[in-house]
Amino acid sequence: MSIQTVVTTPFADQKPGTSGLRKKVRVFQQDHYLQNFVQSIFDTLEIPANAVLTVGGDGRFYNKEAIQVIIKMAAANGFVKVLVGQHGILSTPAASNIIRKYQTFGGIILSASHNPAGPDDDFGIKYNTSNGGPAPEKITDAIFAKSKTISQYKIVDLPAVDLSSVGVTTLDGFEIEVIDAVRDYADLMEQMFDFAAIKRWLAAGHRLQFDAMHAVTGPYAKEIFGHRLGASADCLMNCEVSENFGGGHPDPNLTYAADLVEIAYGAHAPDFAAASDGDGDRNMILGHHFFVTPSDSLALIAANAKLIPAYAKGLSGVARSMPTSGAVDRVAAKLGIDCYETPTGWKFFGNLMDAGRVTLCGEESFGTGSDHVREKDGLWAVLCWLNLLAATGESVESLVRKHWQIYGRNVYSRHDYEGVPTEQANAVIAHIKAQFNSLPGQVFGHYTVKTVDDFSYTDPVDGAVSTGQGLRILFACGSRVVIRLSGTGTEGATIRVYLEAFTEDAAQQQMDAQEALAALITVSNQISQLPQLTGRQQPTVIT
Ligand code: VG1
Ligand code: CO
Repeated sequence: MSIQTVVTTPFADQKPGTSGLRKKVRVFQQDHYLQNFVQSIFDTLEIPANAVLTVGGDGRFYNKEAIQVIIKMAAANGFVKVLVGQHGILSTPAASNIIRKYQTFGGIILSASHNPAGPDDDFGIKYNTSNGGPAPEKITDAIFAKSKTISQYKIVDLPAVDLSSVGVTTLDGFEIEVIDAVRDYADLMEQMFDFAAIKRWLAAGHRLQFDAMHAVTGPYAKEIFGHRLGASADCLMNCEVSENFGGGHPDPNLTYAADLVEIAYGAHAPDFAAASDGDGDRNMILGHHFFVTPSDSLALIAANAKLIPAYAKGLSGVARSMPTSGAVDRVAAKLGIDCYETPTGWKFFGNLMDAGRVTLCGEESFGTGSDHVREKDGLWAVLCWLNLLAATGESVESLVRKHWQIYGRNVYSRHDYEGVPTEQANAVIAHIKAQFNSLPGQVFGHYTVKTVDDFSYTDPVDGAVSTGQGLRILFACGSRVVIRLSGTGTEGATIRVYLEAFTEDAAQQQMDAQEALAALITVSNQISQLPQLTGRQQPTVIT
């Protein structure tokens, strides 16, 4: 194999966001754009002898082309082998599992998660380290720094690799192994959960409906729910991966998973319904005419974890991202285990899991997971719920209502304002920051501001400090408003407003979250002046 050195010039915009570099496909299609970023990753790493790289993606448009480039660059940069998912497919949690199970020198995951796919839509790329988790900020910052000074990249001249069938190809000592994308992951799930109990639950006539949203979890769902658990084919919808995700927006929430929501709230609603996102790391959980917030889902899984074989011995600790509700904190307090509050993004959980400090982690953005891999895991969360339903014989709704009775309810909602011009979004943030000194002590209706800050986090394992992670307005009554800008979008800015109130009052626990939070929403707008500064009266998406 002859290694070519190609002269290139830097792009200024290759800064990884919350979860890797995400841009429009057309940006990635510019000459050298993908190559520059991949070389910047390789230049940041100290690639050891005999290093193997895992490569896979969510199957979106440009996945296959990008994989061919990455294979050729891995060969030129000292890797001896790549493990690639068949058809270029690996869900994000499955990729994390492959890295860990086969101890590869990390992996490159191609995904823009829940963002729409297709020639005019989004693509993404990120590097995960040998523990299977997204590279920490120290590494992503270094990759960005390299990308700003890059002058050449290395690539070999190889014919395109056939990714359609499982097997090994060896070229001049470099090995390309195409692996079954599903089997290792399905095996892991089967070890962790009580499949026999879930099978009995299904055989007893309980019904499940799963929506893969035309994205990567389709083949996994068919194998796990269909083949291994015996669910009938009509329980599984949109399970063929298409390059543009069926033209949809594979974000499993009440807005974008509308087809599933209609079924879950319809006349023939199943006992349990769930969806996952583009790359398979998110989950939405629904019961019969009932929605479980991701923050509550995390708390409830933590509270009942001992009913799941993998966690029969209990949890070492739990962690949640800062904007996620404090529901899990109450469970941790009762269990007498530690609860960590981290910035948004799964990369901050890795150290805590590696150090054995936490078993479960979660984010309000439909992300839940555990230390079985180092990514959030959509199908794992679905299986947690199925296992709990099978073990308790309860319905989703009764499990949640009983949970609220015991722990109280953290009433919670996130309001997203998408596609806001960047200057306007920055003006909202600046307007709040300008009030940092004057807000504490101010009274807005029933709410008295206690403290205001811009969240910063010191990693308890390696001491790394991350600042500027979101504005927090904390009220004396325990309610709070958090405002931050998204780090995963590819167009304009998205303002996220996270609203939370706590209630032990049984009557209030039954209320609709938007109603219960109405007064807090008014106060939030008063402080942020968001409607005035952006011209937006209503959020784009409410979750
Ligand atoms: C969003 C979510 C965050 C999540 C991230 C990646 O980030 O809020 O909780 O970790 O997406 O999820 P941001 O910066 O847009 O708020 V995924 O499923 O897009 O990899
Ligand atoms: Co995702």
